[in-house]
Amino acid sequence: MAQTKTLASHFTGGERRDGVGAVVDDVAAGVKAVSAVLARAAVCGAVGGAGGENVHGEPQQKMDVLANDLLLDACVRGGHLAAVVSEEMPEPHLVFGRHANPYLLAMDPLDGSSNLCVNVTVGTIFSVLRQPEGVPLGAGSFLQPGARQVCAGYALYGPCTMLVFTTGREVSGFTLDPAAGEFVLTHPAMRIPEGTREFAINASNARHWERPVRRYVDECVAGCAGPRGADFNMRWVGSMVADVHRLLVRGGTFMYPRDTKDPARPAKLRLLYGASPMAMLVEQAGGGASTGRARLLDVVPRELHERVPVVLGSRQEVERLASYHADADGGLDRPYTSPLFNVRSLLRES
Ligand code: AFP
Repeated sequence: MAQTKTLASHFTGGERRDGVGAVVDDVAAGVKAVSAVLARAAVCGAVGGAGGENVHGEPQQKMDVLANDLLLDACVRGGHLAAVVSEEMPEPHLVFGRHANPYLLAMDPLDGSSNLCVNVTVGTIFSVLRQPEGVPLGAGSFLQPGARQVCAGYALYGPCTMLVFTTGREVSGFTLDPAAGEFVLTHPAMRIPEGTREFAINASNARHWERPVRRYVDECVAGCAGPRGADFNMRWVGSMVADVHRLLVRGGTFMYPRDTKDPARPAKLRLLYGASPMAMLVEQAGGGASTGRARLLDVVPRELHERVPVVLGSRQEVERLASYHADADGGLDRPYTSPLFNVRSLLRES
């Protein structure tokens, strides 16, 4: 029988002692703690609003706050980080006595937490950067493009708990064996399949999308009879971790594009602890990651909690979407009549 590979045997001695492997171990310890609390959250009354708001002005769930505390505690206690940025904290947490440590962690402790009340999969997203030389430790340390990440990953709390990460050499997926308390390598060298015909987008925002996104979705929806000549399927969990995990397992496209719903906020997802780590994972798995107009990993954050449009997934599909944006921006696309929004359609624009 083949020997089971676990997270404990994944990194070499050096990587584990004081390298990025040590940071992943610390995150894994926090993920186990969050997973255990989530499993009991409903019976302990820990599901529901916390009464406060996060830095984006969105209502915080009790579990957002708990997950933040559990992960922060595990990662800081590990002793390998100089600072942590979190969606749940307006300012970076500087680790007392550890300013000389090389690593920085950015995280969304519990993405998709508004889905908890219906017991749907949620996740933790994380990104590890190096403290840049010559920059005083603080918010400015984190303002690096995603291409500089030394590790990116997520934990998925679903029917089973998974830890999926990359350190720049392929993407590895581990599943928590709750009986043994160990992460077991179940998804080695994850690759995004090229040929899948599936897309994920919150279609209720359709009337606010830009033209290239409407063109792409309309062409998918038109199926065999349309310009793509193929039927597409749509899936939308509304928890980015679950939607991106599906891409890594069976391909497709995930979009949270720029829209005009709220002019003060043209994008929804966060760059540092959402889009950037997911982009690194998707690229390492052979896929593409774009804002629609630029490679996501090249975007330089101007502030810690910045938002960015996101298009991720099978490389050919992401390239197609980028070309539709370029066509529209260059005035090169043909006048576009949407099959979904024409006069006889139920979704007709007013
Ligand atoms: P919550 O953490 O507030 O549940 O938001 C989840 C999320 O950031 C991301 O995981 C989803 O892709 C996206 O929001 C869904 O948002 P909408 O329901 O507004 O489309």
